[in-house]
Amino acid sequence: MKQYLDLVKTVIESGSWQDNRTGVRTLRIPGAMMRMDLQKDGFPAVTTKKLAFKSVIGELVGFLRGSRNAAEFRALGCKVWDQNANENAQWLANPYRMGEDDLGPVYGVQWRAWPGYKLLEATQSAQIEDALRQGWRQVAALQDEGVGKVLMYKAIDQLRECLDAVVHNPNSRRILFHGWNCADLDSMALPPCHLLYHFLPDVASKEISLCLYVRSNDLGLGTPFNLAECAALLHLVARLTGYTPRWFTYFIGDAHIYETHMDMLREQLTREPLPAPRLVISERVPAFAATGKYEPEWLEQIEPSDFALEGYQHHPPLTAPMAV
Ligand code: UFP
Repeated sequence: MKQYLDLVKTVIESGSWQDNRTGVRTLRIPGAMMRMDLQKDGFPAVTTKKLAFKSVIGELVGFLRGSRNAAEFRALGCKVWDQNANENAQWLANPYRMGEDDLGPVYGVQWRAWPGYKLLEATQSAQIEDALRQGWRQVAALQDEGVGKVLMYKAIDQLRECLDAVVHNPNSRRILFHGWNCADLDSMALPPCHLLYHFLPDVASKEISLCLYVRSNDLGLGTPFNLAECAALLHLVARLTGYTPRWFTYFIGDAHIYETHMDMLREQLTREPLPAPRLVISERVPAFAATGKYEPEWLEQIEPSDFALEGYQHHPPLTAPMAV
């Protein structure tokens, strides 16, 4: 986790102060990158404080199940969505909010059930038939400037499609999924921060890598959480597709430190990083490499207790308030 501490240092040394919607100023740099070798460097769990591993995994499992409700995240061991669901005045007044604990179609909804629409011309029967074959459903017939149109809908399981591609078309350079659904941004408690996930399988070495793009990242609380979460996702995808996780490249757009996190991070910089732990996924989750059987349904079946950190040494816990 030296790269993480180096990034914190860079932001403290060269960042500039920015105002933002939370009312708490940040020191920030525009653009940053960390590149980790998961085989050599181990699992990217912060060691200069205690990582809330249960919460990280609870959130990931909630995303994998397409959850949009803070109560469901709590039941999985993750409380980080409570404030966003129930304490952000802007979200409380948002007409798309559907009652207590609702978050709108955040992360997991887009990962597993991106609402996809196609508007086809009614005369193009070959296109309509092809779409129907691919699981699109006709939901309406419309007139658009005098031309007959057919509106088709499908909930797109982007993550599942990525796994299918890793297994069946691993040389593809198009194995990615996206959380930034422009049409849905106004109905989310929080537009996604980590939003572009690109898998790169290597057929010869049987290693799989992930490039992740995070548009806005809070280095004090968000980055350690997101690093661990997305590395765990890569481990899971690797297990289910028969690959070994290798390179995890983490790009940040707005890399920032909240003023209220400065003391915590300065304290972390005085601490010596400890050896990285190992992530262990329970043996009941079948390894494609061992069984030769592709079982993507484990994306939904996996439980938080299927993930464990082995040999996790860390300095004493540190906390700081989350800016909402
Ligand atoms: N944030 C993260 N990681 C996340 C997440 C939020 O760092 O996974 F959901 C932080 C980044 C930023 C704030 O400080 O939350 C989101 O605010 P904004 O939408 O204004 O960028």
